[in-house]
Amino acid sequence: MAKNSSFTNPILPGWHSDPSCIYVAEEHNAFFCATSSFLTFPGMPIYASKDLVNWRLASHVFSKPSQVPQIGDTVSQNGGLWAVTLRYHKGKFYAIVSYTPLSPWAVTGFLFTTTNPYDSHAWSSPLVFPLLDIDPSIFWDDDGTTYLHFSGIHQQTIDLSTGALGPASIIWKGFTEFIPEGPHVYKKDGYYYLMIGEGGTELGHHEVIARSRNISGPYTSAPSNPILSNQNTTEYFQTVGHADLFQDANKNWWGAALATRSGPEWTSYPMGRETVLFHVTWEAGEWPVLAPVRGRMSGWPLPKRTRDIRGSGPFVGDPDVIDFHPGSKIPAHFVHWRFPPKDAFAVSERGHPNTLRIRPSVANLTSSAPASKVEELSLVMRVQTDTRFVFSVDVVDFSPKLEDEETGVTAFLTQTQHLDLGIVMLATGKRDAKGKEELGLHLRFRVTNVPSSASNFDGSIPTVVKPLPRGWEGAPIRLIVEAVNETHYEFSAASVGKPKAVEMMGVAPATILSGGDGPFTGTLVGAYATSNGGAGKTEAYISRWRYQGKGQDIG
Ligand code: 6LW
Repeated sequence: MAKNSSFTNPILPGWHSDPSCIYVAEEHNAFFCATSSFLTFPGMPIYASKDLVNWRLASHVFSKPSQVPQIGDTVSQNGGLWAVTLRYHKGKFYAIVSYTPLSPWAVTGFLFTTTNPYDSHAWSSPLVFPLLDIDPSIFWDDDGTTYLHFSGIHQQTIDLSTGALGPASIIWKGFTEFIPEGPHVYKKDGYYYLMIGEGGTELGHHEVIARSRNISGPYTSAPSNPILSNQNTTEYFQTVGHADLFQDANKNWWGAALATRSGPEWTSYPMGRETVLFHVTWEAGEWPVLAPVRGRMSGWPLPKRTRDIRGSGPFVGDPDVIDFHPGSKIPAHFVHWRFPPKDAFAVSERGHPNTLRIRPSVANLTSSAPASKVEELSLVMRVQTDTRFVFSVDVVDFSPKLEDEETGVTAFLTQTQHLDLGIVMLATGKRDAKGKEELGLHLRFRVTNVPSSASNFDGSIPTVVKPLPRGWEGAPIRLIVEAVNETHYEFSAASVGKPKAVEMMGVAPATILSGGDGPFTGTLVGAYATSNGGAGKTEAYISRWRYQGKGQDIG
């Protein structure tokens, strides 16, 4: 086996679906991958690596609400920005993506460009164009024509400066002809190779390929189809598909695809669809041979290990040790669910050093909004990147006056599937001397598993409410989420003033954060503040944000 050839999947752990990856020689000498972001903002993350192992968040293509204001009105929990294709052509990076509100089904295309993929602000405002279906990809032919490909599988010419489109035609329906999507075209040895995902993004997902001497077809399906599939296997990595191919500096071929760490039982996979790497053998004139996806793989020598990568974002898989120092910003990998209320967050406000201030949203994480309206959430999160992890924040200042004011931590898949531990103002059941109902701080563990979401858990978990223990007021309160094993999350609170004072609040299965309304999404962990529909405006100050994984789980 070649030296330095082993790597561990996923290379982008946690919710990173529909990867599109390139290698750019020239001044960059780096690999770049883009993944889907759905409703999260900032969105369309770009990761950079020199060695295919250490990946750093380089930028977000979508960092200004004005680029895709539609995200703010997207009701469906699985709607938003799907399946970015990332390409590099003549000194410019192109990110092309489909936006769909999902329900109703409608698709719009967005194309962004930059010459500096390490700076979110350098990404352009979009060229918006009509799109008949999802998963757009672009291909520049040698004669200067630019083609747009998308699910179906359709082809159209596209003018990348005006968005003008030629007539659309279906050039291939796939191998099984069942949900052909995520196309990419590569030209090699006089053939146009058209590689697509099909079978739906669930257990039947797989990758197939066809080729033609003519870009418009007819396309001949590979005798080796499906060329990438863990379908009908007992592998831990399932749903493998939606792949992209690229070549390193030594001309070795690689591929990236999405996969779910679920096993064929496919019941508990809270991290959703993640990005995996595999090597590819592609001889001249032959069909490519894609190495089947496993947790531990080896193939070609990897580029020399290095973390010497431009950019200021964190490395994927590194722990969070975030103290919100004065002068610092909200970390680059933190995301919101759609756009948060204006000025909801501030780092180290005057008089509150080393804190993140959260101004509460009226809505809580389980939106009660009618389907025609969405409510903003004061919620900030990071991706869960490890099967087992500990996440905590310290609530250092929260002094509400009104009933239902709350701040807390969450393990969040969608607004219909999330697990929350909050500090909340509730009636104590007692009355004061004037007969008025007395309010007091409580710890509350609450599971949201809206029946219509049909998550992979069909039981119910009672809410646990405890008055804040005596003596806890006045000291920071640590709220802790721990994935104690592959199947369960545990929630607890501790008084930082009294290290021994720990309250166990509850346990919930990861199946609640699997499937249901979230088959496309993956779990995020983070902190929120809300008045739960009331008039409360009390701000919460949190500090000491920690996320620590307990090692990669590869089945
Ligand atoms: C994506 C489609 C798919 O657009 O799921 O797995 C959709 N493939 O290609 C959402 O990620």
